[in-house]
Amino acid sequence: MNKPTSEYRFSFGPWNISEGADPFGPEVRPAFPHEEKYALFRPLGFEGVQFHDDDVVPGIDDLSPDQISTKANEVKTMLQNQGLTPEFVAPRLWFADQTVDGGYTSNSATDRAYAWDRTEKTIDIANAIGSKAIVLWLSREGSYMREAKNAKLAYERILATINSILEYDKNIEIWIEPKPNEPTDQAYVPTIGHTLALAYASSDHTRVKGLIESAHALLAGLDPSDEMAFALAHDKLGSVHLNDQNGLKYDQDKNFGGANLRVGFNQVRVLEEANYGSRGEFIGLDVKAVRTQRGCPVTAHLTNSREIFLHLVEKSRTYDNSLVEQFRDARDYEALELYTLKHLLGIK
Ligand code: XUL
Ligand code: MN
Repeated sequence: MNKPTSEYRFSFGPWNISEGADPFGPEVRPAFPHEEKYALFRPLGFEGVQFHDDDVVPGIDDLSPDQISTKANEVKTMLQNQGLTPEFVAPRLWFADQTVDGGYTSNSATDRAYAWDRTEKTIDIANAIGSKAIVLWLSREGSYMREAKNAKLAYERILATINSILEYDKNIEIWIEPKPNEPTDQAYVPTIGHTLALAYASSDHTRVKGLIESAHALLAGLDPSDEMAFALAHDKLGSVHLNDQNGLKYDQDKNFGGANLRVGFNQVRVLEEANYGSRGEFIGLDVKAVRTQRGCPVTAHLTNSREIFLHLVEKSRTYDNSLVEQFRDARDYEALELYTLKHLLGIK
């Protein structure tokens, strides 16, 4: 336990830099080319890169298998040159015409075939760049109204897809990132409980894990640290997307600790207690710059979230666990709360 904080490895994805517009206003920040983002990772204190399939291979739908493999090999070389590790690749199954109503759970057989094709390409790309996992954020696998899809069939199709992936590649891990809503009204895999049920029902549960995003848990009305603890108790926390969310509204991807420092502290404490990261797991940050923030490139949200994470690691390590045990034994949770709040405030 208590590894040096420098042993934490941090990651983010290129989408976390410079998406400068929201649906209601002008672009506040200009687009910043992906290729120029990779040079920023190391200087900012990040060594892991999270990818969508088309972050690695832009225009993937229009390219031949050879062209895809050439581009993926170029990215592999770039990563090696920059000293970066590809953490995962995720099929972007929400931007194509064929995935508007979901991929794996679409009512259309041709759309489902397209989703599978993209998934195979994603696995091939993950192998080409040396990533051991793919992430399934099941963005549009859900419904806007109950009657639109047969939910039981949809669940069966998701499980069948997981099994097909495990069959297609005997080594790849699948990390499912649950989220309860947005863009759909009701997603089929909203929590880590759903994720792990799918894992255990699959043909090789050891390769099916979860990626927990703080904001997604909060949108489900759940505590992110409990969601993480559940996955850790099953040794199934593939990665995390730390961020924050101020109540039930649009998906905010706020800075880690920005809405509720105590909720942030408890996530760090749970990760620390489980020695998360000791087998190379990354601290992923899925944070977005504030909508009003000017500049190019804007990166402070990433470095600030990383800094707050490390401060909370210190808070976790200086939290007096024997005192906590005494309060637990006495069932004196009022004293436990006061101690915790004063500890976070730096008051003795
Ligand atoms: C969506 C979300 C995605 C995934 C990767 O809310 O969190 O960015 O993390 O596709
Ligand atoms: Mn995420």
